[in-house]
Amino acid sequence: MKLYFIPFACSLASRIATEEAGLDAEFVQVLPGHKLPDGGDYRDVSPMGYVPALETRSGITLTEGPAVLQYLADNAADGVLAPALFSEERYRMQLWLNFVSTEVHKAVFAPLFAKDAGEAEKQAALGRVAKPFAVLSKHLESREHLGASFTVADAYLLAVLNWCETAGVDIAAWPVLLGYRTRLRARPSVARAMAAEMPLLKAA
Ligand SMILES: N[C@@H](CCC(=O)N[C@@H](CS)C(=O)NCC(=O)O)C(=O)O
Repeated sequence: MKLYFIPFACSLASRIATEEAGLDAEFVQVLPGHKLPDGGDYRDVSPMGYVPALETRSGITLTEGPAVLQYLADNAADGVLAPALFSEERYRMQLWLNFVSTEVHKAVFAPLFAKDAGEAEKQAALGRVAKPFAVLSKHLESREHLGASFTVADAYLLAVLNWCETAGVDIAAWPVLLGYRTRLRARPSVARAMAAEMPLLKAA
């Protein structure tokens, strides 16, 4: 498997998943301007130019983080990255993957990082933090993970919460989320994934 990533982007969730499940993957860093280390153009792999993308051993290319994460989960040992297929817990995990993707990643953080977003757009994005963060805080108040155990949805939420400081989102105002992020960062798979990408982030 080949996983395309940018250090500390949402693709970090896929690296966490491979670490958690001990999956074998080659990681290819996408460089500024959609350049690939071999000189190729990443948009030939992922038409939107977005990470993550996954080239599977069977030769298909998957884009879209939630699809990539679920593919990894289905190729890991049972229960390591996702609840059993068709179980209620599995659908709840899909709920959270979609929630993180649409309500948090794209609605809040994407505009805060967008080079072409003006001040008004950024302020509007900051104004959208409270609603999903309140939902997440209430849900995680009495839970260690989004579901009954760690899943790829937690990996995705952690990757997104990592951006708070850089994006100007005050995570300290959300103590439940801060505690959740601190706990997850101490998880060995998460710590290894972050340690692998930190030097690449600093060099970028
Ligand atoms: N819809 C995509 C969005 C992924 C996405 O926004 N990726 C960002 C990093 S978190 C990216 O690749 N940005 C690089 C760019 O815009 O060129 C998904 O869910 O995977």
